[in-house]
Amino acid sequence: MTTLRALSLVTLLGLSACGPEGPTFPRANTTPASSPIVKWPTPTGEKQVDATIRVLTHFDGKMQRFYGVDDLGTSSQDENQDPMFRLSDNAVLENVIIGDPAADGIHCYGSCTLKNVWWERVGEDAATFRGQMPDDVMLIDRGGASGAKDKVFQNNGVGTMIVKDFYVENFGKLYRSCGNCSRQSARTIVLENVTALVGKKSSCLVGLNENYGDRAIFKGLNRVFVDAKPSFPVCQRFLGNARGLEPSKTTTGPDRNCVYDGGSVVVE
Ligand code: DGU
Ligand code: CA
Ligand code: CA
Repeated sequence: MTTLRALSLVTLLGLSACGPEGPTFPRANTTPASSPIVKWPTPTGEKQVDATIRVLTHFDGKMQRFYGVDDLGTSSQDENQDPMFRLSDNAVLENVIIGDPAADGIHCYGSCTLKNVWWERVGEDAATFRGQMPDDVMLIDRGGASGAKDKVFQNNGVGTMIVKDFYVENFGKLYRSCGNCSRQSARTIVLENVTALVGKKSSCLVGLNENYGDRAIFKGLNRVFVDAKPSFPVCQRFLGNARGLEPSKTTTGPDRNCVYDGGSVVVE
């Protein structure tokens, strides 16, 4: 075969003849199905992520799909994976579609904002928050997540998380205040206008440590569709610990640290 023919074959097959960019052919569409309760965004393009993208102040993904390759090319449930994006204190990440594989999603250190971020298939978890000060605020404003085998949002730090105008389906827990981190504190989660489509494997909307004074606050209208699992709890309480042990479950339902009624959470 002549070099020219070999080269054109390589191009035809969509292989990169040289250079580290990898394949240029489109991947299979991994966008979950839209429905009357969610319209998933169509990616405007795709980007491979082979090393954590550091966001010091602001990153606009322009609705491109970012998916992991090399060390980040994993959708395993191993703990201690690296994230696709790492946000510094006060950073903003917006208009991002996280594709599959998604590794450990997004890590935020301090206050941060995730605006219009969509996870097509959550990796180990979608985002982990490590607020540093009690008045740190981690805001998730719009967006959605699908395919979380376990947690979507994991709060391993201190401060308040706000999840607003967010959609979640096919998940384990939407939010969990770390049950066994070495540094425990009273964490607050605010859910506002969240829509959750509960799956058979969903275990609760929010998981709180009752012994550290965690709180869940419900604002606006949160809708929880429980057809697949009518016994699904909105709040699940645990006895957390700071020794890395598996926390034990206690009670479910509303109480003084998880205040909701039929006006703020509609279970349908
Ligand atoms: O100390 O053992 O699963 O961030 C941390 C905990 C554990 C976390 C968590 C996460 O809860 O590793 O993914
Ligand atoms: Ca985890
Ligand atoms: Ca994780």
